Amino acid sequence: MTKTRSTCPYCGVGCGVLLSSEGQGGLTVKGDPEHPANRGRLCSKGSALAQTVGLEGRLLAPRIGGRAAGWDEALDHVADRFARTIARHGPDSVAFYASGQMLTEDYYVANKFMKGFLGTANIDTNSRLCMASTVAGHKRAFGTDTVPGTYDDLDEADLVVLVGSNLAWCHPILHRRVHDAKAKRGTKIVVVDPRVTATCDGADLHLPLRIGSDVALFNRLLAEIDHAGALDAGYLRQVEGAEATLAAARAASAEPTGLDAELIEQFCRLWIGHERVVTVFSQGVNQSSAGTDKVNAILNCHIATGRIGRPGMGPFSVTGQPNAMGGREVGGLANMLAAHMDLDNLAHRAAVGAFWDAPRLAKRPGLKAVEMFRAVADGRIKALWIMHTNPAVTLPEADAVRDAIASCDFTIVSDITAETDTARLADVLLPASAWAEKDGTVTNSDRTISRQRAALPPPGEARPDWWHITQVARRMGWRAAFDYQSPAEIFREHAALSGIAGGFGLDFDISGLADLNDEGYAAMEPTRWPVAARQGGRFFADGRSFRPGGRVAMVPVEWRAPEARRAPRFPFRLNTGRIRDQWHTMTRSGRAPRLSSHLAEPFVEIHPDDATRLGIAPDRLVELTSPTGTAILRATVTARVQPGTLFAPIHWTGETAPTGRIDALVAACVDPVSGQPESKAAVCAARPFEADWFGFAVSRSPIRATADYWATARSEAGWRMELAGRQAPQDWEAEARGLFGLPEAEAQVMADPTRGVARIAFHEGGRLLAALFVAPEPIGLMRDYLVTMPGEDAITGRASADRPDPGPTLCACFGVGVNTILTAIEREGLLSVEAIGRALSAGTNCGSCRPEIAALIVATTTSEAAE
Ligand SMILES: Nc1nc2c(c(=O)[nH]1)N[C@H]1C(S)=C(S)[C@@H](COP(=O)(O)OP(=O)(O)OC[C@H]3O[C@@H](n4cnc5c(=O)[nH]c(N)nc54)[C@H](O)[C@@H]3O)O[C@H]1N2
Ligand SMILES: Nc1nc2c(c(=O)[nH]1)N[C@H]1C(S)=C(S)[C@@H](COP(=O)(O)OP(=O)(O)OC[C@H]3O[C@@H](n4cnc5c(=O)[nH]c(N)nc54)[C@H](O)[C@@H]3O)O[C@H]1N2
Ligand code: SF4
Ligand SMILES: [Mo]
Repeated sequence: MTKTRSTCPYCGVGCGVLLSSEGQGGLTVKGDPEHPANRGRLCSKGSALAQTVGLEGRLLAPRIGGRAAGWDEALDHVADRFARTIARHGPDSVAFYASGQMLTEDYYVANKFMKGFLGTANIDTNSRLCMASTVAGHKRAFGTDTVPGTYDDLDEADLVVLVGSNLAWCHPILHRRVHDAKAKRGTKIVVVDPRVTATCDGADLHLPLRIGSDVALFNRLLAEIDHAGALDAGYLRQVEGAEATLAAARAASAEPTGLDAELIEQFCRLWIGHERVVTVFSQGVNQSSAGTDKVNAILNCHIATGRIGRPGMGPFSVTGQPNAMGGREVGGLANMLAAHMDLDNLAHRAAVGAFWDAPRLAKRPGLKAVEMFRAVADGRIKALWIMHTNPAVTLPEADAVRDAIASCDFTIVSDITAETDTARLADVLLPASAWAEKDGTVTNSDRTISRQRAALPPPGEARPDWWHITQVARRMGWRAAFDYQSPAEIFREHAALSGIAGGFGLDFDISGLADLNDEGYAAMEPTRWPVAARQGGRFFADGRSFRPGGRVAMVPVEWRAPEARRAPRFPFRLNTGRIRDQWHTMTRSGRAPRLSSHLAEPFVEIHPDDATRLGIAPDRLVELTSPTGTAILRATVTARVQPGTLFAPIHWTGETAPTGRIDALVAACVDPVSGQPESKAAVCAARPFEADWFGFAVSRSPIRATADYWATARSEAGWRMELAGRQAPQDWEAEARGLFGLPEAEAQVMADPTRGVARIAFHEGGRLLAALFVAPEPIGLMRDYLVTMPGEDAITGRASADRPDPGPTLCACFGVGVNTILTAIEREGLLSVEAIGRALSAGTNCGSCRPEIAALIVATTTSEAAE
């Protein structure tokens, strides 16, 4: 066993992990007790990483037009197409769409390749959908994109305000730090979120404001700060724009928030009364057509009170992706240069051009993500390279984006997964090394640079992303500029370039690391920049900034409604976001059975009043329609969302639930300053999806269906699937054979066409291969039990004998477990729901478990017949 210290590849908390490989391709993953971000802890996603490293579904060789190809052929082809496209149509006819999940070294060479050598700034990244508004807000206030504080501030705060952040699910380890602080020093927690989330559990105050109204709330706070005499006059002497900003705040109304005046007052009292306040913000702030204004509205309050850059206080943007910050440092966005330098600054351009010895450095900003894909759609972009992101799912107007990629003359996708919505559209697919197989660095939310280190060999022909880019660049004639042999070499160059930025007086200067030798890079400890350690590693306590004139700025902001307007045809406001146990399009987290058992299908939260009015019953399906697309999702009827609003998760794709692609519904409205799309305020209509039949399937092998609705997920014993449709098939056995791809297997069929019920089980050598359960109502089966069945000798017998008595509770009213019922069926021959009810009381009160008892009887008798 060799132990490798690395970093979790999911969220921006950037937890340290210890990887041990046993040499068979497997891995164990533990939290690194020495890492400053997590001190040994991991959340559910980090803990399940070992379940995600298998080769199932991996892209293992380059492909051209769907056929396997060698690396030389694929790389020559890409270089040739890029060169010819540029020769014919100019450099702006090519584009690169990158990702905040790329390592800094990958990102650095992608940026150098596009901006320095191809001569176009048409490189943008999924960070445009994620952090762009924060970048723009920081730049307006500080002149540079700098997070002022550190994680330590969360430990040392007396008040933590979470704005548009579901920290409990999306940054779980930071959430635990905040709750530790609560336990230790009584830190108060306030949540500002239009819906009730897991983060509200244990919080002191929840402000369920209207979607998109944060500017109004923070303007009111600023006015109250002023009114209460809580301005920091000393600090404000250093600040520009204070008077105009305060005037704008005083003139503003809190009415758009829809919150009770009393609740707002309580919030303001708390905020004003606690000097040590950290305002954490995330996508409820950024993903808005007023995102940049929301960021500045928050920063304004901290600047006005001088509560910034000192222990336990400050505005704190928590980044989503593991290397969102690294991407910003290398200038991954279309309007940035490297090392926080600006593309439209002549001196910066000259310095970077000279450093790279770049023949034709881009002269003007390139296309931002949404514009980029519009340019793909209308043919201005003729060659597109997509790396480490799945835009056919995650960009707004996803159906149009999918069509645009499909219509592009030439698309290259670098990915680890063979079949994604985006990979299916590629002309050339390049296999990438996955996180546990490659080396590099990532920067987390508090500017700590950590190493990712390889613990497994790359499988098949997989190669690191930086290698894909440098190989193409060399073939295009830039051998010397892309002659790197290792990520360490790239990192040194990146660090040296940041010294030039430091020379311009910019914040991101890690030139102290430019001399790191290979051993030093291999052993590099988590390091927070600036490396020339300022006091405590914080910024702006003295009011000095990186703006021209050197002062921090307050920015007057005014509330604006979300851009997509509700209308009689589209009366709902659709909010979107994340669930606890899945990561984005689930290509990695979706492989872990443990993570799929939490929420295994796409759903929409709808308020009980709206559900009743529209005739939408719990567990039924709902059809959503927006001006740009449609979706079918499972109804979760809950008062956690406000009337007139809906919430749906973003994770489902054409691979896992084709009607669950939520970005098909989201219009591409963007913030005018940052270009970030408004992902949380789409408009749509909702109505019941009238299904004639519902199904549930389990299988040892992957399943794809053709039903009107289906959603598949991994389970311990194989795969599971929910299905539903308008027209029930005539022959369920034939349907099931098609679904499972089992034309020959031995089948047990129990079908009652008059009741619309069917149970079909397929066996081989006495082992269950797959089973399908069909009913005219949503099926109340014991899914947790059924998903363990495939591969078992028999459905009962050994499997149930291994279970702890009495097994998972089936009848909640009388607390009767699965095994108790199974025993009654097998040993006492009770073969009807009524008989079991008489003997055990199960199913005789609310009755909601009766269908599950019935299913158990069918499953048991079917498997007995097979023996
Ligand atoms: N489990 C899990 N964790 C993740 C990820 C994941 O995919 N899964 N992804 C990572 C990434 S890349 C990111 S960017 C982060 C995102 O982390 P978060 O931003 O915490 O997550 P979201 O669920 O996108 O949105 C947060 C909240 O914003 C609220 N919201 C919507 N509109 C408004 C509004 O107008 N005002 C306010 N105040 N709130 C609003 C939503 O109701 C939602 O609860 O998570 C990271 N962590
Ligand atoms: N409606 C709505 N839309 C949203 C959001 C929202 O809240 N609401 N959130 C937005 C945000 S904040 C984000 S960050 C995006 C995320 O959206 P995406 O970045 O599009 O989603 P991922 O699933 O993370 O895509 C990563 C891809 O990289 C592949 N991959 C994994 N490891 C590697 C590797 O090492 N190398 C390479 N080359 N590929 C690899 C995976 O297989 C996968 O295909 O979604 C955005 N879209
Ligand atoms: S909190 Fe984020 S970085 Fe830490 S283990 Fe969980 S997903 Fe990974
Ligand atoms: Mo993100």
